[in-house]
Amino acid sequence: MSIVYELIIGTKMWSSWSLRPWILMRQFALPFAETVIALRTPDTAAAIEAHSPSGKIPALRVGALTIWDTLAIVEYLAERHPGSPIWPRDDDARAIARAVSAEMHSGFQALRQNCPMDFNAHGLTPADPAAIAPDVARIFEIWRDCRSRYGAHGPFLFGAFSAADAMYAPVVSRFVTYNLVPAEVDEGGVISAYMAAIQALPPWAQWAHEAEQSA
Ligand SMILES: N[C@@H](CCC(=O)N[C@@H](CS)C(=O)NCC(=O)O)C(=O)O
Repeated sequence: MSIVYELIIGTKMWSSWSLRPWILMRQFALPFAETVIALRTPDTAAAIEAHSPSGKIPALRVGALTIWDTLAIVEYLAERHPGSPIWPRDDDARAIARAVSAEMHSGFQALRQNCPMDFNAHGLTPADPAAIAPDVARIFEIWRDCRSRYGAHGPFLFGAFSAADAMYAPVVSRFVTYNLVPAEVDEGGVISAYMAAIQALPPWAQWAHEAEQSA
């Protein structure tokens, strides 16, 4: 029997956490129904709580089971779909993919606070550019390191698209919206090439289109 998934997400223009499992499931062709909750309304909190015990989205419903929190959803999907290389196959690459994903999940508060995702917007200015500089530098370091050590067989962090790319997809959006990768800081064009690869994914265009429609 096929597994029936319902992914509960927030307004596509703004919900960076929602984009992560959504783009992962689309890219690995894992079918799901989606329920979109409008963020930033007086009813948002109650609507989310009806679906997610943490009061946060995304959440994945599988029959009577509800899984909340992005990394838990990713791990659940990786276990349920061993034929899909959601994590890299190589042991060392997989360990590092999990490390950079966990670092994303628990860190980069300054970038999040100062540069909220506004998916289709351009030319926005970070509230406090100095505060985000260490986060941006660390992300550049992660991307360069993954691309040079593990990226030989494709354009993504670990070559082929993996959960690590899904975890950083909203960062690509923020870097575009807030113009955080001027050419002079992008030695060798590694960062912009990686961002272009993410932006060329068909699900990226679908998310952009649907974000526009819901705005
Ligand atoms: N650690 C959580 C964070 C989820 C999160 O912060 N989600 C935001 C939306 S992007 C949310 O639900 N906010 C509640 C609200 O906007 O009322 C995860 O990894 O899923």
